Amino acid sequence: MNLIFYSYLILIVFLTISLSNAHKLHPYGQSITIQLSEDSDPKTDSSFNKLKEMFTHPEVANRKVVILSIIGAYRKGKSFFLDYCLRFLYANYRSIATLNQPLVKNNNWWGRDDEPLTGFSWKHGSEPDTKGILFWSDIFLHEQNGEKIAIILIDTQGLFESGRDSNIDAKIFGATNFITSIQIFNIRDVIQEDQLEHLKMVTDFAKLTTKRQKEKSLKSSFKPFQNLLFLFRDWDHEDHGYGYEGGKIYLENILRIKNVKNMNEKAQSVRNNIKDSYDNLSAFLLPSPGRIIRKKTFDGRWGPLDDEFKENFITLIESIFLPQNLIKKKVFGNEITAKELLMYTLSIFSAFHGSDLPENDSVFDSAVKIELIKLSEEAINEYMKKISKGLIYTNPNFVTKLLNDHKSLQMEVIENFKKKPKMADEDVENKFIKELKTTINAKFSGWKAPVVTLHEQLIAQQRQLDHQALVQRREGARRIYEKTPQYQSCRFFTMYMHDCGMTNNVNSVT
Ligand SMILES: Nc1nc2c(ncn2[C@@H]2O[C@H](COP(=O)(O)OP(=O)(O)OP(=O)(O)O)[C@@H](O)[C@H]2O)c(=O)[nH]1
Ligand SMILES: [Mg+2]
Repeated sequence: MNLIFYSYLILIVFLTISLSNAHKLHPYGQSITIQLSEDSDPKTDSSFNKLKEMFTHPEVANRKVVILSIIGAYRKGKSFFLDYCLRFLYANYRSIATLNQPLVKNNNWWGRDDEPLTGFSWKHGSEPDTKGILFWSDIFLHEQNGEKIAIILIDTQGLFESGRDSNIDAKIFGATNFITSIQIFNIRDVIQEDQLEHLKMVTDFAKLTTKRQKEKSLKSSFKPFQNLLFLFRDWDHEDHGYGYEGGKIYLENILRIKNVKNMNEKAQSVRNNIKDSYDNLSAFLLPSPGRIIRKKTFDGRWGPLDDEFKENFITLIESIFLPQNLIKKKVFGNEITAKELLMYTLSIFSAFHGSDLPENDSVFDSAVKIELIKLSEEAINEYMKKISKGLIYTNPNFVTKLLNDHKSLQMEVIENFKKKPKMADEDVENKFIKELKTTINAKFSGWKAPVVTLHEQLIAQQRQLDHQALVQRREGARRIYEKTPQYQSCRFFTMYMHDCGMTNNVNSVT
């Protein structure tokens, strides 16, 4: 009896736990956590393998990428914000998980009034929730003007957790900043000076980039990062109105150096260089979601949130994700594909995964590597496109011509590669040129074999046809000849000789 009672009890507890967590499950995706700690190795860690699968999915690998992350102090509604971003994205774009479903665009993308909020884990209370850097496992797909784009979201562990090594904060800030096209700096109320100082590494990197651009006298200058959006939550000051307009004025105030003597060097350096670091700096002042947020039972649903919050929240999310507002990821001014972003991400995460912060030079090298990989790929594509053009397979000198074409084309694409403006040093570039030559040779060998076989088959067929034509021609000629008087008299003479026993072969005249 006791055993049955306890079994029931266990079952009820299990069901209660499952039901209380059920609202946390999202139908299409989950988060993939990456830890930037020394114990996790980007080469072997299973989370990195999942990232590789995501980025190299055949639908995604060659798409340009819009990639957004949100960073900022813990317990300030970062994951909550991203979960509403997910609602917008699922209502407006197809994703890998929903690829085969019809997309029924819904103008009320924020969902039903009573729909619990799911996606990245979020919770009430004062204890930190998100740990590490979290990628949403599902990737959104969009096509505009014939260009295919992938959209990726990243959530992050809260910064400024007391008692934690501040290096971890700097790593999360730095690593996500390098790999994203939109970085949201989530701040509750007004900004504190130490929060702003997190941008130091970013602005130093920008300085290094500008220095290299000058050294290399590059004609086209670009900023190393795309968009930084300061998102002020629970804005409650009447001096600036909500939204981007109020944000612009407030941001200008923050970034102004009012009193040089009272400001430390770090703070001044950030302010002086931040504008050269990003293509676009903006700020958004968002009101509080209302008192409902304090209730322990609140499940994130849309209905009970304050109207003023809802209105601004909609403007904010649409300003980021509507098709015309999407910002694609660039490295040194070049848009990169998901496949290239994966290599870049792995290389940046490797740089940030040691116990100390990486030197800007080493991060710079990662970016240079991606720039060269990208240009090499372009060169290889150009080569492959041109080498197979205008081939005449029946040309008897086909193989010699092919070899000559290969050599001159290889030289041409390498010359084009050299001419392209780039941030790489000469030695690094030369190393890549050497690798490029080897890759093109390997591509040529792989491609040549079936092409030469085809050429040989065609030549053999041609020979056979020629031979048949020759036999037919001879046969025709013979038939015509047999009808001539000379042939008839000659044949008559031969038969006569044969009858006299002077030859055995009557047909020898033919
Ligand atoms: N005051 C306020 N609370 C919010 C806002 N948005 C969400 N919250 C609440 O803040 C609490 C924490 O939300 P999360 O999204 O888990 O916060 P987080 O920044 O991701 O927290 P960590 O993962 O711990 O860094 C929840 O109770 C949310 O309901 C907001 O704009 N203002
Ligand atoms: Mg969180």
